[in-house]
Amino acid sequence: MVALRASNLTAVDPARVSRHSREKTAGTRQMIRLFHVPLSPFCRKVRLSLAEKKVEVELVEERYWEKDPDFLRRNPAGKVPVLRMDGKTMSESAAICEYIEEKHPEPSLLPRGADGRYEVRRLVSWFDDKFHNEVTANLLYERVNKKLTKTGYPESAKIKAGAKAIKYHLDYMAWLLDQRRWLAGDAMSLAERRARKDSGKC
Ligand SMILES: N[C@@H](CCC(=O)N[C@@H](CS)C(=O)NCC(=O)O)C(=O)O
Repeated sequence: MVALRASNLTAVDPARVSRHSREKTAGTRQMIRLFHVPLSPFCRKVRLSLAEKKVEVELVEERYWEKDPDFLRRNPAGKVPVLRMDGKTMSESAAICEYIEEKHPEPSLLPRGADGRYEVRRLVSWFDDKFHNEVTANLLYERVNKKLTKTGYPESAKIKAGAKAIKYHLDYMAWLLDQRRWLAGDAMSLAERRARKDSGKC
């Protein structure tokens, strides 16, 4: 883990907004840095967005379960990913990806029109919420995360529920892809970046 001075950090939890301080870059260009866990689907979404736009980033592995005080200062919510970019420290993968999209519009991962943008956002949210809670959390958190973080043993009821849910959700994705070229419409989008991350592990 790379140590950063607390005075250089911007906390990002709205509940602790009074503690926020904007990093002073004083005109110096700083390396973009992503605090992440390789197996986290939320982190993978951000890594894929940056890669798609050919934005160079330094990856710093953050074992969030060790609750390092420096990490909690960066994101008091204690979650990865955290992206340090443009003198800001940002959390929440969906908001981060939209920020990257606005700062680096090419190649675009969001359609131009309101309808298309709505559909991409709906699907990203569907993966982040429904798919993640019903599939990823049940299958991968149980099988991989618990072992990694030494927080107990997999619960078979959760694994069964995850295995059942994944069939139903993959059917929905197959149905979507029958109707369109890409998940959210005619072009590749953040929805693909999001779907891709759930083919991996957290
Ligand atoms: N809504 C957050 C979710 C991030 C998240 O839950 N990350 C997990 C790793 S996959 C984490 O850091 N969990 C730590 C915790 O919940 O304490 C985002 O989109 O960035």
